[in-house]
Amino acid sequence: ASAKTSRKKTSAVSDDLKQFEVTTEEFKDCVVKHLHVTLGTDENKASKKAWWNATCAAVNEIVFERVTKTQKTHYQKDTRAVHYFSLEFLMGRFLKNNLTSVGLTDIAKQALEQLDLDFNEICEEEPDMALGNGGLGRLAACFVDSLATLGYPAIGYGIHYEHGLFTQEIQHGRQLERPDSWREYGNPWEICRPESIQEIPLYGYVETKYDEGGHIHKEWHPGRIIKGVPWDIPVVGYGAKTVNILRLWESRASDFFNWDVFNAGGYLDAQVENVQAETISKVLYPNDNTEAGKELRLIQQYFFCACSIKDIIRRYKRAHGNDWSKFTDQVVIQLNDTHPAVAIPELMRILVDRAEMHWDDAWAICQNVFAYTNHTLLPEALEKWSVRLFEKVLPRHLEIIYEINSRFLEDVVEPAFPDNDEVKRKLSIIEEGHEKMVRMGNLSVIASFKVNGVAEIHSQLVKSDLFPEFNQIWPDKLTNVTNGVTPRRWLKSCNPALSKLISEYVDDDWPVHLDKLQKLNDFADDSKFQKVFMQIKHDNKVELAKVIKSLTNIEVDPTALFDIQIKRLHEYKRQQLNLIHIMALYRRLLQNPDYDMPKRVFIFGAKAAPGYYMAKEIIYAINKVADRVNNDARIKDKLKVVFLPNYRVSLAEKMIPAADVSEQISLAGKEASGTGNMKLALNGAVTIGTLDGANIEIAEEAGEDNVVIFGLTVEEVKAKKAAGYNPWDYYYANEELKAVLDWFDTDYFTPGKPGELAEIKRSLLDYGDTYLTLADYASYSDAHKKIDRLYQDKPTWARMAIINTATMGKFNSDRSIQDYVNNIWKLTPCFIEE
Ligand code: CR6
Repeated sequence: ASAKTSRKKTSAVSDDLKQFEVTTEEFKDCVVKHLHVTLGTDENKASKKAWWNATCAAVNEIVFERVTKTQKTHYQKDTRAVHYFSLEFLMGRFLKNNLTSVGLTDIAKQALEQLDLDFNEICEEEPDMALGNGGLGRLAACFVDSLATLGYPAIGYGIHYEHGLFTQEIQHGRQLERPDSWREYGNPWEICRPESIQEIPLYGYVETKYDEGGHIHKEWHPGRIIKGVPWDIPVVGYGAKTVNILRLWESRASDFFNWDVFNAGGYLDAQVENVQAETISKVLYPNDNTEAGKELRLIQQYFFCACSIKDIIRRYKRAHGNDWSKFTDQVVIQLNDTHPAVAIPELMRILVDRAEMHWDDAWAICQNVFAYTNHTLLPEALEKWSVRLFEKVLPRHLEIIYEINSRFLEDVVEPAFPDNDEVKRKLSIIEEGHEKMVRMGNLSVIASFKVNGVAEIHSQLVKSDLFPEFNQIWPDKLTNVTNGVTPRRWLKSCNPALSKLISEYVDDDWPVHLDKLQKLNDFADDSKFQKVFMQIKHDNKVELAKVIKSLTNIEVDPTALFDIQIKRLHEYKRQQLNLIHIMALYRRLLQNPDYDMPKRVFIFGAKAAPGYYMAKEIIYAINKVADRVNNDARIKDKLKVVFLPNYRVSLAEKMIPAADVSEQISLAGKEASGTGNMKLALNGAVTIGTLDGANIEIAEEAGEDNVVIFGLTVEEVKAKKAAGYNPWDYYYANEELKAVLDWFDTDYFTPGKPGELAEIKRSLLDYGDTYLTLADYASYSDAHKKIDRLYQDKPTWARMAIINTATMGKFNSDRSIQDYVNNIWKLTPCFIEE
């Protein structure tokens, strides 16, 4: 038996999910068939992993057929497509998501039940595909989902890392990193495409040649050739009409290059070369919002960009031969941060050196192909490569960058800012100084036709603070596209009970028309609806409590307020502010056992970059405070602190539906957007947050009464820093804050080891408190008091929670994608036949 399909719709976007008419019986037979013929086992001895694999294979009968149809249609209709270049795609698990997309979740559940299997347990067998660090990589994953759902021709390009983001273990309170091997035993969702292998040059030197006419021609003689092997991962749009692909490149040694060594008897040397070549796609760099400047990272960037550009050109030439005139009609490349910016000189190289195009024509093509998304203002995250390193790895590209730069300074900057060397110095792609550097941000702005930030305030700051002169030169280039999240994964599939309720009260096409959630506003004061809504929240908390128990052995009360902070550990995100406040609550409870507050559980999930010392200290401190607080009988379980190890997409899916309060407490001006803030609010959590990133827009949508805002504004932060911020002022002025900070010097939380947590206090006082934690403390503490009061008033809280869910329609990634399409990509949806 196979999963047969029958479909009748004509729009590119799906409005119902009934089209795959598969019965439970058929699905079950299909799983069993795959258990036999794909997994080579049988019902009696199959492991859960084998059942999971067989279930995936059954789903793939539908998915792969739709991949083929989609690709065929896009080819026949010769559509314009967006090529989303990203060093990270944080996809998470696929099974539930793909079942949701093909509309077979209930069928699969029943089929597995009939086979005596638990659906959720089988889903738990799937390793997360964690080829990303945090928000940037997860955003790319939400975007490819929305692109497919909306029926847009699109392809995601990235690296097929053998090891994704490390697995985090907590030992004696400290983070330990273990390698992640997501595909050690194979991955049913990917297909290798050896027919589309690319060869990529690296290193070597550039030869200058003159032809008869005296024209200069540059020839790059690479020192090495690396092979790029593509793996395709289907991206199933909701309704599974369009199934686009994510194409990830794996590096291999090129046979072509190694034969010489091999023939000369250098068998072992050839193996060493193999190892080096294969290192390129070995591991994802585990830094979020920081740049390391390592050679291997530059090679990773070039490797996947060069493979992808060759792939795009190959596809274009199949339809248009050597006629480049339609290229910019067919191709738009979105650069997800500056990580893929080396694609710019690579396309120039191909056009100028290979296609022998005039520089100006080639540059015109580039300027109509690339668009760039900026994701941060943090100086430590703005990529710069040393000229020396660039020259070693990509000598021809460095020359091209110099040429782009000198033309830009002469033709664009000079007329706009005559004789202004200071502006030239600032806008130059090359930073002069002790060590010359290539500024990838400047290169990206200069070569792109649009540059966007990821939330209103962030885009404003990109214009006013990061690239003001570029904005003067090209007033229409810099723009905003506020981030979004896919409601299919982040509501429909992770919160089935709430989804069912919404379908009853709204309509069941809300996953593709999220604005329809507005209708829930009508029921915000309806006590019956409030009761059901909050009962679902409670049930989700019961489930999370089980997860907490099994992962940490900590017992938490599901009637307590669940306060959740989940995101990478970074000082600018201020987990330390949350921690200090928890310590203050603990102190209040010790001083006054009748201190009036609802029972509270503070839950954290966060990975620290392995080399980020202070982030790791904060994780340790959270765990040490948790140990002490959770085991102190005096406070009668009124306060619990939980650090859930190995935060990742699949854990987020369990935490987000269970949150009462969402912590979004970055220093204003530092969090470009945030996207966890959107997922939590969508699932009915109330935000406690600063006026930063998308929090501002969340507050606008939900209304001021339904979020709790605190802290300095961007303007106030600037003023305070300009006036000379002194954290000691806040320390001496606030008795509670002083007492809590002094606690870090004692052994209260680290028995027998006084001062083990003292570095945190030092960072907040002696080292200057870079992120103004102490300045925002009092306001944060007041905001939590407000939360306490609101939570104790059940109807008020229910109302707030409901309104949050009701008003998050804007933060659908479909809306983000539609913004990109309207303002940047100019695509048309493509109908894929039955
Ligand atoms: N770290 C921003 O910090 C934003 C995402 C996606 C980040 C975060 O606020 O939501 O990008 N920036 O736009 C970078 O990664 C450089 C992030 O995830």
